[in-house]
Amino acid sequence: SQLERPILTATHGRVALITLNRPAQMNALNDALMSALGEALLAFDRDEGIGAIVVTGNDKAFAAGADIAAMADWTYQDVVRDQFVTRNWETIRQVRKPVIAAVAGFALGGGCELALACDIVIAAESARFGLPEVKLAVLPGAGGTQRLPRAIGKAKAMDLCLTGRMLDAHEAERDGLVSRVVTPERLMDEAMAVATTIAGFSLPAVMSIKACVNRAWESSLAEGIGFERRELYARFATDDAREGMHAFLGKRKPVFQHR
Ligand code: CO8
Repeated sequence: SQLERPILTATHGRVALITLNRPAQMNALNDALMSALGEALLAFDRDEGIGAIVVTGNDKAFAAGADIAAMADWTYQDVVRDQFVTRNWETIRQVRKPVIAAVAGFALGGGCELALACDIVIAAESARFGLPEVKLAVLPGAGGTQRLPRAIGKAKAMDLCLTGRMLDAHEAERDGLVSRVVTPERLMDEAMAVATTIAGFSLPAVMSIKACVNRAWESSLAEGIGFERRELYARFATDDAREGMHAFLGKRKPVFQHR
C-alpha cells in the first residue's frame, strides 16, 4: 500500500514531487528510503518531461536524520563493507536538474544534510535545522561538516556541529542555509510555484546554471570563471537560446523545446 512505501512520487506538469514517507519514524532515513529516493531522483533526472524536482516530508518532519535504530549496533567493519553513505546517500549529487527541498518541522542530522544537498531550500516557519550527531558520539557524515561551513561559514557551522543546537527557520534564512521562509500553509504552494517557474525555462540552460553555481563551491575563481565561460558559449549552440532572445525582441512568450 501507499503507506508502506518509504517514498511517494507524483508529477504535476513538468514538476516531480517526492514525499519522504516514514511518518511514524519522523522520516528517519534508512537504507530502503535512501535507495528509493536515489532511484526516483535518477529516474526523474532522465525523464525528458520533467524540469525540476521537489523533495518534501510532512508537517512534523522533513527528516529526523539517519535511522538510529538501524545504525545502533553497526560495527566499523559493517559500515566499511556496506559503504555506508557513499553507496546510496550521494546519488543526489548526480542529479543535473534543480532539486528543491520543501522543509517543515525537523530537518536534523542526515535530514539537514539532505536539505543541504538540495539546490534551493524553502522552509516553513515550523522548520528546525540541526546537526545533533555529536550527542550520539558520531558526526554529520553525509556532507554536513563540509557543506555547512561552505553554506553558512565556519563559525556558525562549528557552533551547530559541536553543540547540536537547532536553528529555527528565520535564523536559518539569515545564515544562508535557507532560500525563503513561508507560513506552513503556503509551503507546498510556494515550493511547487518555484519549481514550476524553473521547469518552464529552457532545461539545458537551467542545468548549465546549476552546474556553474555548483562549480563555484568546488574551484578557484579562475577555474570557475573558465567553466562558466565554456558553459555560456555552449548556450549559443542551442535552439532555445535563439528562441529566448528572439521572443524577447518580438515581444512574445518564448516556446522552449528544451534543446
Ligand atoms: N532514527 C530512528 N527513529 C527516529 C529518529 C531517527 N533519527 N528520529 C525519531 N525517531 C522515532 C522515535 O524513536 C520515535 O519512535 P517511537 O514512536 O517508536 O518511540 C518516533 O520517531 C517519534 O519521535 P519522538 O517520540 O522522539 O518525537 P518528538 O517529537 O518527541 O521528538 C525529535 C522529535 C526531536 C526529531 C526526536 O525524535 C529526535 O531528537 N530524533 C533524533 C534526531 C537525531 O539525533 N538525528 C541525527 C541522527 S544521526 C544522523 O543523521 C547521521 C549519522 C551519521 C552520518 C551518516 C549519514 C546520515
